[in-house]
Amino acid sequence: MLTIIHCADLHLDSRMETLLEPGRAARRRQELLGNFLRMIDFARQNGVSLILIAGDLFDTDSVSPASAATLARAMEDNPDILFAYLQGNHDRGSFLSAIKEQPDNLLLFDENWLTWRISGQVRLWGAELSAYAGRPADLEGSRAFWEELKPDPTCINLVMLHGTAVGGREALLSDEEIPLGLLRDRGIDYLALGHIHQHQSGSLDKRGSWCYAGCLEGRGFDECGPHGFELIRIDEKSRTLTHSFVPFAKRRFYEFSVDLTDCMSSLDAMDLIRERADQEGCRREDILHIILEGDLALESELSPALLSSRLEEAFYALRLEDRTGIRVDYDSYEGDLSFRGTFIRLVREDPSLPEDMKAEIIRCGIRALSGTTSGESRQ
Ligand SMILES: [Mn+2]
Repeated sequence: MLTIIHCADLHLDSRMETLLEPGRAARRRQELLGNFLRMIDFARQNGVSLILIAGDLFDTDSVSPASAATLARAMEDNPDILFAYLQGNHDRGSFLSAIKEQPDNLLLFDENWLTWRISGQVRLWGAELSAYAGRPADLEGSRAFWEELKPDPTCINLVMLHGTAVGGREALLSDEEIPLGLLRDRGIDYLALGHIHQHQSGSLDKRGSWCYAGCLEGRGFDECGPHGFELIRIDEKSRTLTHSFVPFAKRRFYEFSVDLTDCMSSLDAMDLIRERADQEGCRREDILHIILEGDLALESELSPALLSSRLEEAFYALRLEDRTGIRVDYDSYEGDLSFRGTFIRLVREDPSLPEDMKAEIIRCGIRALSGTTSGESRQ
């Protein structure tokens, strides 16, 4: 039995400062690297003999020497594991130029098709499509490139690529497109892909399947949901290959909206938000973007600032977006001759006030009139 990990799009050394303040962003960068090391520990403990890294190991071509050295050291420390690394569109010329010496167990690729013999029957093919980016190319030239891939159908063939899979037979090499239509019935057992950050897989033909491993950790709210790697098992005797997704990210990103229309207080809202977070499966270590929606009653005492301070303690990081509005039931104040009713009518009928601000002005005014200081709480 041969056990293989397929990962991709690690984007190590990402800045991540758009989401987290600099101190936390720096820690999060270390977490990305730490999670990769944890995956190597998993590999060692589970008898994995090959780790496929299908591109974008680093986020840019500027790589911190410490990260590069740590990775190279981790590879050297695990001589029983082969690391097959193919450069993507983000990390060309990054990792390899940042390390002093190439570890013996690191298998590399270039712009031409290369084959590595992994075991008696298992072959690994790969080519770096990012080398063709921006080069002049036509469909015919691109097709010639794919025709050069000639796996021996009597072997178990893994093919690793980084790019965008397209369904048909036409794809431009300069756009780093992978024509699944041209790869059918070519003896491929597993197409290990990188570039798309969400896990996806499907069947290629009767024999093989394709899979985007997705990134190992999400880095933003465009990478919500589970992330991890694909674990491949090959039984050479029965010539069978199976694969399954292993969720492995240390933190997950969640994004959802909660309708607070009926909430009269922050505690009502807390209950709703917590209930929703539980349904989503959010854990303490996760990163959440919660969008507050609904038009609140004028009398609602809800304070997003209070919600924010309470929820920040419950999760690793939180972005609370307040899209709530205020609803004023003007009819119910129609015959109200009190100062309050008069104030509401005055604001409503004042042509100098912008329509979209009237509800907020009324809400502030009512709070001021009733002597509560929580009018400030929405700031
Ligand atoms: Mn990419």
